[in-house]
Amino acid sequence: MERWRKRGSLLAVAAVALVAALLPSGEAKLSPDYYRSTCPDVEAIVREAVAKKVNETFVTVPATLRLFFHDCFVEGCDASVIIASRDNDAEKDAPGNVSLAGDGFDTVVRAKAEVEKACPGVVSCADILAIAARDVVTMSSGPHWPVELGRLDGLVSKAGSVAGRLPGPDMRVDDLAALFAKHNLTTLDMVALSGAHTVGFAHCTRFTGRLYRHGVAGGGGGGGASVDPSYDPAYARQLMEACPPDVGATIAVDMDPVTPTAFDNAYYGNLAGGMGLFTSDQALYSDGASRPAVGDFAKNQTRFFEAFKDAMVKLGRVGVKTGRHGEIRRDCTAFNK
Ligand code: HEM
Ligand SMILES: *[C@@H]1O[C@H](CO)[C@@H](O)[C@H](O)[C@H]1NC(C)=O
Ligand SMILES: *[C@@H]1O[C@H](CO)[C@@H](O)[C@H](O)[C@H]1NC(C)=O
Ligand SMILES: *[C@@H]1O[C@H](CO)[C@@H](O)[C@H](O)[C@H]1NC(C)=O
Ligand SMILES: CC(=O)N[C@H]1CO[C@H](CO)[C@@H](O)[C@@H]1O
Repeated sequence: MERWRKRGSLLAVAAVALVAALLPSGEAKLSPDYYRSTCPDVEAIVREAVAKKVNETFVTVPATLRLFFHDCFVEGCDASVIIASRDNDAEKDAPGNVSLAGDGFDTVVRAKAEVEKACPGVVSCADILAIAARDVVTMSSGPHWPVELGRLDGLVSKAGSVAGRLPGPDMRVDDLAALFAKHNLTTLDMVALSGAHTVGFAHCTRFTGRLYRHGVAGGGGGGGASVDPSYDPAYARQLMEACPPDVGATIAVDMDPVTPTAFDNAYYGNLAGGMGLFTSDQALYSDGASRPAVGDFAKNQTRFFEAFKDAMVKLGRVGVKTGRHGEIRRDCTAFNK
């Protein structure tokens, strides 16, 4: 009898291992209850670490949210973006990622340290980042949703993987939609996720082309340059004041000038008023493919929150690693060996 039970459970383990091995990465079975028996307090532990960090600096909110997005779009949601570089060749060193604020990385590292005290070697950095990204949204008066868990940490982090995977601030709706579609995210998901620009900062150099070099071939400046006419004139003046033509690389402005620290739907109202900071923001309003969703979200914050939650859950499923494709990192900034 004893023997049979043992055999049975061994068989069960073997069956689980077989199923895990057969599942290609990207079709992992995620669940909000994943750590129920192995680390039941993980969410409370992460929440407390994140709350402490947010209390120290608000940048924690946008930095953590953006870090999750960039992680998921390059190699999947596997914390590959957190790997520290040895020779400036890790994912975080790629041009699209260099302005990721350090407070996002720090949030994950600190939360991981607390989680390790309670349940060593059990919870992935990728899952901690997914929980933290939800928590920062909730803590800045945004929505709350159950975060699916069970990701492994990736075994690859290369700067070379980033090119072409992240959207750029000068992109139009067609190209943005195509990029998101590669990850099974719809145009509606893309419009909802762009609402993350309701918090956080952007460096002047990301949009000064719209202020000083609009319509100039090659963006070279000089005669004939003008302000992008899709900017509201008063907003453009405000941006020019904050970001003069010779502005240094470190100056940044609020992405949502109306309610910069609240996760709300003001971003969409801004777009209707010509206050989209990047071309990629303003295009959501000017393109007929995305404009109805912008109008809907601007009118009804509940609708925005519902769509944002759905899209974040879908984003969190991108490229998830299982089995031999991943590990539970001990140190989020380094592979185990
Ligand atoms: C739709 C295409 C998108 C484009 C073209 C885009 C581009 C950018 C750029 C250029 C910045 C400024 C970075 C800097 O100057 O430091 C930025 C900031 C930010 N992005 Fe996006 N982004 C997009 C979508 C998203 C998504 C899907 C999310 C998250 C769900 C997100 C979250 C953020 C946040 C929170 C910031 C502020 C970062 C901070 O304050 O540190 N973005 N984005
Ligand atoms: C937030 O920071 C203040 C000091 O800046 C401190 O007194 C307070 O206890 C902190 N709260 C939390 C929840 O960490
Ligand atoms: C893509 O999304 C659809 C609808 O949300 C879902 O049914 C399908 O399984 C997803 N495919 C992948 C590869 O994730
Ligand atoms: C906003 O949208 C929600 C969800 O679709 C709906 O229940 C609610 O009635 C809407 N509110 C308004 C003012 O239209
Ligand atoms: C998201 C982002 O800013 N991407 C940039 C990454 O770097 C390349 C080349 O430097 C730019 O063209 C992208 O816009």
